[in-house]
Amino acid sequence: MTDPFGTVPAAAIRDGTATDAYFERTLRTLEHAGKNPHVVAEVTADQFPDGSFEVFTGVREAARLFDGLAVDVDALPDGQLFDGGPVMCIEGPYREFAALETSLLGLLSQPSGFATAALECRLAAPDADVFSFGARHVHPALATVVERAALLAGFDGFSHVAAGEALGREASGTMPHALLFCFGEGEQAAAWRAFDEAVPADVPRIALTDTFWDEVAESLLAAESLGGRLDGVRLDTTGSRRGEFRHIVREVRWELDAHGFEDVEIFCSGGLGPAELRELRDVADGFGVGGAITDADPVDFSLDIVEVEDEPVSKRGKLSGRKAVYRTADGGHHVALADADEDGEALLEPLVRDGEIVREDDLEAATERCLADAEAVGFGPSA
Ligand code: PCP
Repeated sequence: MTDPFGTVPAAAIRDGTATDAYFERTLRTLEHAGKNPHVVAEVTADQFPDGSFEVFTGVREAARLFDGLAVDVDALPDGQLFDGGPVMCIEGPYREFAALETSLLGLLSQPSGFATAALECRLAAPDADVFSFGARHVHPALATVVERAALLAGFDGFSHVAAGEALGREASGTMPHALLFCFGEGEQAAAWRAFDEAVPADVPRIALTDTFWDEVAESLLAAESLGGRLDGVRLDTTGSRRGEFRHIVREVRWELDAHGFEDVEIFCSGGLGPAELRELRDVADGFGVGGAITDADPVDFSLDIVEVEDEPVSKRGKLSGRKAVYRTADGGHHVALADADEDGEALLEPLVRDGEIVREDDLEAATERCLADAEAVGFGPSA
């Protein structure tokens, strides 16, 4: 099965044909042998905490895989941070869910990687408006995944229109350089004025001011052209022309202030990540961030059987037995056997019970959880 844009259809993900061939062969072999053991399997990145936290998400899509199957699933809440140990535990007859492993890991790994990278950006400029501009870097079928991960990590908005429809949020964005080219050099003011006349009143008037001339000159021209209607300018200065970007931003701020445009905000974009956001956060009001999210490595989740017919098992290097993970009072992440009596808040919660999804999807709550847990564990931009 395929579709015009090279995407595996949702039905194949749901029915388990979106899988690696060795799972199909495993199922064939188990059926041939008449085996279908009752197992407990866990999704884990690292076995033990190592002081490096990541964000868990993708759980609402993962839950849909198990809809109607004879399994129970526990998982961390959406947006929870973790550092080792299981993020998800599946219990049931192995043949019931064997074919889903490939899709399950993909549904969790990439969004969790995006969200972890987005959280690093968010916390690098906590007082700025930060927007996700990275949909252009991924297959369009993944745009909602990118934008949701950014919102989960506390971003103020995102640019992708269809993702906005899927998420029930309006996309942000003003103008690309293409608009300026369509009016031509020397006609920037005409382009900005036409934009101001054309777009709805609730769209911020943010003029792109790095296209033809110096950023200071274009920013002042935008402010003089739109007067009090201009909300801000965006500097997308390309890396080869930047020199010291911080100095350019300060210079634009200085000249806007000097000419009476203190209320005009400055937004920056183009190849920015946590380090650049930290460097610019006291001189810029907002940022557009793309590749810093979409270039993120997927979290390296794997799924391992840890019990067969109630007996603990593991491959070498992994840990047998059903486990629990805890947020300790000092903001630590503790991994223990599930039947041990441990201190701290147990983090795994029911997600699916006998094939029924028992958890509501709530992005706002997940964002609150993510930011609060980031503070609790001391997640933050590295120095
Ligand atoms: C900005 C910039 C980057 C986008 C945003 C952010 O686009 O050029 O491509 O992604 P990044 O953080 O991965 O760099 P626009 O200024 O809207 O792009 P265009 O040049 O197409 O007008």
